[in-house]
Amino acid sequence: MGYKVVVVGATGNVGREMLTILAEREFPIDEIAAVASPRSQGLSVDFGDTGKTIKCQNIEHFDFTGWDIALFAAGSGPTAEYAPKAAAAGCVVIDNSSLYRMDPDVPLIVPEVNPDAIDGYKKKNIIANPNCSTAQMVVALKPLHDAAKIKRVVVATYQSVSGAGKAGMDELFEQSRNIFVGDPAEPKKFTKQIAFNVIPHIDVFLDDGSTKEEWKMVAETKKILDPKVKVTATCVRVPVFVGHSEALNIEFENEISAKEAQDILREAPGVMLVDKREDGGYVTPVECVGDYATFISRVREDSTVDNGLSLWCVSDNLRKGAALNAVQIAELLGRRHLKKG
Ligand code: 11C
Repeated sequence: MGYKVVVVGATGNVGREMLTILAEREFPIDEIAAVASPRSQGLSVDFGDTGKTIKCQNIEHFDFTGWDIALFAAGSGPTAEYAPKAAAAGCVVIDNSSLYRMDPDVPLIVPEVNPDAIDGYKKKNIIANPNCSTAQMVVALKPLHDAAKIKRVVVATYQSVSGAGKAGMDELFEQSRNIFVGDPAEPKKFTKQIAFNVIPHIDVFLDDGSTKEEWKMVAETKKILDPKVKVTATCVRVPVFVGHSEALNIEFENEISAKEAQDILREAPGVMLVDKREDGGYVTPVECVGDYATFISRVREDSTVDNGLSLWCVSDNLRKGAALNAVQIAELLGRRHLKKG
């Protein structure tokens, strides 16, 4: 016996990936629905590589009564309108938008890091999925925090255009082609040319000069990992289609060597250590696409601070950063609270 599962925002980058991962991991499903905005009504989406296609239903007319779990990848606007309706109908919402992440009555979950926090989901029947850049970072930090207590993290991100949706991917493709043939490379989705360039700006600016993407990495890490951990971030968009990279500098309370950190990370859940200290002995974004792991490379001591380490962390932002984490939350929910059969 399985679950009745709805994917909301099923035609977007993350929604499609949710369907793929549900199929790939053989999530126990009795019935699956794909739901999207009125303009996608009637479009068909693949249910992974099962050979089954699903016709999209219009969110405006969808009745969540009787459905067990809704994976929302619809953005904050539609989520604000429809997630409370789904939750009130008894369907547990796992939401990929930023809308509920900082709500004290909504758990923000990365299953490798804070699985126990899921027990608080009943207050609103909603569970939040973190921002992609936060998810991979906390997977890397958790085992090191347990071992030597992290005081402060300085992170610079190298985020792929798929984080900005299909429009971001199309813009990188079109600008690259236009530059090759001598046509103008006009920015539309991004604020400046992204092809053959990098842009130190993701999401809106805040009063203190940081961006909302940077603020999310700070605030979400505190909620998921430990409110005492200090984080400062610089988030940068780079001309990569899929896969976010992060350069982390970590200061610990207690001593920890690079060798100890490597040994811990080698065994850590969700982590794949690839750290050969030789040409090519590290992971780059193109190699992580389609994978589940958070890859860690370049672990080394930083002698400019007491108990400092630096490392490189790469993951598929549409998977661990979004769809995979949401499906892992659904699996955790099933194991702990919505047992079937
Ligand atoms: C990006 N991290 O790469 C963003 C996308 O809060 O879920 C995801 C935004 C979010 O642009």
